[in-house]
Amino acid sequence: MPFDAQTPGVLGADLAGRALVSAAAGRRTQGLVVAAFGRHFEVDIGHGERLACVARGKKGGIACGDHVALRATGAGQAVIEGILPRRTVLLRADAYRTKLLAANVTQAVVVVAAQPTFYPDLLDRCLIAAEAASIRTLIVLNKCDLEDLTQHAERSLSLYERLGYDLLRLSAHQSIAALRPRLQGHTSILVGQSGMGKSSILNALLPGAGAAIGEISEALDTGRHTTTATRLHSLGPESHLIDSPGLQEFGLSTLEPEAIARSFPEFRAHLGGCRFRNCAHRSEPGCAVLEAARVGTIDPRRLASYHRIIESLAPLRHSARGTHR
Ligand SMILES: Nc1nc2c(ncn2[C@@H]2O[C@H](COP(=O)(O)OP(=O)(O)O)[C@@H](O)[C@H]2O)c(=O)[nH]1
Ligand SMILES: [Mg+2]
Ligand SMILES: [Zn+2]
Repeated sequence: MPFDAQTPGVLGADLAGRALVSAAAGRRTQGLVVAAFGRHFEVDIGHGERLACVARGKKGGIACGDHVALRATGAGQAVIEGILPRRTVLLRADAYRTKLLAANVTQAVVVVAAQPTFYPDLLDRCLIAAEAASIRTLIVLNKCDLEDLTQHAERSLSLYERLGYDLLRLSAHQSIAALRPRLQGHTSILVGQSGMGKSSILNALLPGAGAAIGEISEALDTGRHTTTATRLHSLGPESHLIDSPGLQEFGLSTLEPEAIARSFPEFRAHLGGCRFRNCAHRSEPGCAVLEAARVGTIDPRRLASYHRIIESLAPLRHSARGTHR
């Protein structure tokens, strides 16, 4: 584990000749970013030790879940000097900008429930974004204690099971025991629309987390001036859970339409078969995806969902062109 690989204290050259704030100042080490608030970070360097850190140089380039190289600057404080190679990167994109949300996430737990009604399009967006970022997915159907309502949700979720997605049924009010082993060995992130029970699940897993339940703060927190911290909680050795209060979905706007099509598992087998290489799978003659939808191999709602995702990208793409090219 990189953040255990501490190097013995070395005095930084830039500190030579200056009075040291602490004996540890100048010591170089590595750690795991466990909280990110703007340009301030909390970094776990192992053995329960945490340092308050600022980033040197690069603005906004560090995220919760990053393994970083540090140089201590005083008691309990350090400067982040570098980022170790990342396994995955999660972006949150809105109409205005793309923000780094978390690094090294290996599993997205997409929470849905029968009440309030969940939007399949939002579920699709979460699944596609995770797939495109090489992050495995687990769909959790929460509130299974609401039996009658849940039967209806089960019907729309059976499609996802047929597509090969992993579906776990539970009730955060009764027990999250079934979820615990599924988080083992992963850095997971809980995503899903407001009201599905993400905070309830987090609190059941981590009674000390104190996530607000039934709050509308999530909806208000998606704006540009958010100051709420993203946090990484430890669930035991090698298992972490990232909690970001504003998170409903993560960004798709950085993806190309081709990558989005490939992230629909049921499209994959057909993508090479279209007559036109840059086929948008909308009304083109000889489109293999449309043909698969016509014969029922691809569910029409998923095809429509794909089209809506592509349409939602269009304005962002134009503005990106305007600023970068
Ligand atoms: N019946 C039932 N209600 C739940 C369950 N989990 C959460 N809730 C309720 O659903 C509402 C939203 O929960 P919350 O955890 O805040 O959802 P979040 O917006 O996804 O974080 C709250 O009133 C919870 O008490 C569950 O397993 N069963
Ligand atoms: Mg919540
Ligand atoms: Zn096509």
